[in-house]
Amino acid sequence: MKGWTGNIMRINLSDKTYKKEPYSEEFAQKWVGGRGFALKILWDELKPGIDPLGPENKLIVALGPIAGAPAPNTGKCVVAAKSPITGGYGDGNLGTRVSIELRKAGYDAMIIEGQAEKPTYISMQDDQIEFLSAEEIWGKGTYATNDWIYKKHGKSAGVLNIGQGGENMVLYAMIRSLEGRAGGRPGMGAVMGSKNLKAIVVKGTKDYPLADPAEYKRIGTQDLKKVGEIDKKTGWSIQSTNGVLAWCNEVAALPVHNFRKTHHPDAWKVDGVRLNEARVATYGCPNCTMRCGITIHDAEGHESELDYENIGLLGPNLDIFDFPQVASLNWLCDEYGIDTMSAGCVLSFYADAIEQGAIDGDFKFGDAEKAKELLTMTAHRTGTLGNLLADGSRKMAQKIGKNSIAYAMQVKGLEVAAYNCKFIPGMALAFGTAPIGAHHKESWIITYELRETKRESYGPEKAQKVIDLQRIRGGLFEYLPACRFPWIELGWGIENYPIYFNKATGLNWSLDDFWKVSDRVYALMKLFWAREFPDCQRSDDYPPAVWFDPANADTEGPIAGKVLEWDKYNQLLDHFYNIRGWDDRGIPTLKTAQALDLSSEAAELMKTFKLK
Ligand code: PTT
Ligand code: SF4
Repeated sequence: MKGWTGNIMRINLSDKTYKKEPYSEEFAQKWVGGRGFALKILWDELKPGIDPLGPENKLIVALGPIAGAPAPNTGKCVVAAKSPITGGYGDGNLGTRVSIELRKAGYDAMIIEGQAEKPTYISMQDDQIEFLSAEEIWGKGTYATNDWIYKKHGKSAGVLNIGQGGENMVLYAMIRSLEGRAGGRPGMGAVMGSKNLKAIVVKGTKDYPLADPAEYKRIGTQDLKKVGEIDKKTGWSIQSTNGVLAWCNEVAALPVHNFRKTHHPDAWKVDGVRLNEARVATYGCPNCTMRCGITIHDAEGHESELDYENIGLLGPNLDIFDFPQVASLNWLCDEYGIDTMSAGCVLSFYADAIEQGAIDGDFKFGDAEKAKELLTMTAHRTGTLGNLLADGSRKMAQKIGKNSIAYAMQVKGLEVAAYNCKFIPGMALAFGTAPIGAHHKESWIITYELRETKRESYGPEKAQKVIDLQRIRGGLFEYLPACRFPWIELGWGIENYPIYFNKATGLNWSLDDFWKVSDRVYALMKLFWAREFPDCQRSDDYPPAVWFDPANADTEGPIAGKVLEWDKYNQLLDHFYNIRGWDDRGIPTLKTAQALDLSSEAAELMKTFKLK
């Protein structure tokens, strides 16, 4: 087998043992890596119904055949587990040196199981693992933790770590790396914390097992250079991801006031131009020539790295348009290791619920100082309120009642990304059908939808486009894994990726071979859902009800008087299910599962769940 190392490192925190385990070429070709590996391992090894925050859950760190080796933006890594916030399969993708070091250590994945008795961190050097005390850094934020680890292990180490949010099992705690990157929105940091695992440190010294190393290196480094040149020419990284904020405001897609409004006259104060003007420094992931991490000084003087999602949800969504204050909220989320996106939606939901009279409280939209206090309470689970906020908006709504679930901005428990779909049916479908909850990473149809199709259409072409994008974004880029930004932001051809893959593995795959893997991965994520929730139904794929409420329609602007329509959304969902070969509950049929080589998984599921 070439390209893949053929090895997984299994680490047990309960009894401090570890084992190098080979995997077969058949497994490699069926699941490729990253999300594919993680999902299949969790499917095979987790008993349905286990507590995501108990020792039986497993944390997977997964790479693939081109991860780490030089080619455009391959410094990415997938972290996955059963999600504590959705109860289904959960994962995230973050830039880290672990993608380089773990592959150089001779492994494509780690399976971390059990629970350490005391705060621990793992240090891996090639085939050796040490279980080390993390008591000195337990209770510390991610910045101090990272510094402490760099001092002990050097800056060349790959490091993943958690902050207080993960330690206290905030359901949307993330894993952090490189002092500026974060991944695992559906609570991967909480899973790490539940295992008493503060950090993972990796160093490797071996060569990548490439089929054609000279040719791979030639093409990979040449293309890395070309991507950097395109970035310079287009100027994308001048505003980076926040370039989209002004556009969202213009087309009425910005989340404002817990998504009740879609645009705001002060939005320019936190747009991409202002971000670039306030820039202090620029950061990036390994193997990247279009570094997108822009930092600015926050209100307390910290350097805070900001992306569009963070700004949209911690800024306009909370009616906060003061950039240093938005940066402060972002810095606190990074320090505590909690997801900025969920945190922004949780706080906006709390302010909205107070405004609606559903709950008593003294937090108002626009109050940045109080928002900081609430984030600190959340990360430490301080008192009843801290605990309420730490459990995410779906659980909050279940506790608050009074139909507040209608404006809890989440799908399957995971809070929505910063695109207000009050009148954007295709993007609403993308959120609704995202198998890990409302993440934009699965399918970002919004620009296509607004630029190339009629916004008001619920036609099958939108369902098809959502699926096409899921195949690329939630599929290919998540199981290679590699950063999707060269493709989506700079138009770097998707056809380049089979070239890298084939030079790495010696295979001869076309894009169609990849789409079959993507469809298999999507089907198994849904079978995983059905295994955890045998009473699952199509309403699991519904976006928040407030987007359908005529009383919530804009009173002015480009979409005045317009909201989504339930019967039409259901038709769109049917188009989606028909194209995918899923039943009317949104679960793959037996025939579809068999066509995707998932017969054994389907047979196992059939013990507890009837596939149609
Ligand atoms: C991702 C999600 C995103 S997606 C953002 S901003 W974005 C938020 N970033 C957070 C952060 O920062 N700190 C924090 N405490 N919470 C945060 N929550 C949010 O998390 C990220 C980039 C970005 S910036 C995006 S879109 C792209 N995402 C990719 C992806 O998902 N897959 C892939 N193959 N390539 C991608 N490239 C881009 O990477 P999650 P990162 Mg992240 C600080 O993981 O769980 O998907 O959450 O990875 O290394 O920080 O790079 O406008
Ligand atoms: Fe990382 Fe941004 Fe480069 Fe992607 S474009 S690899 S997220 S720095």
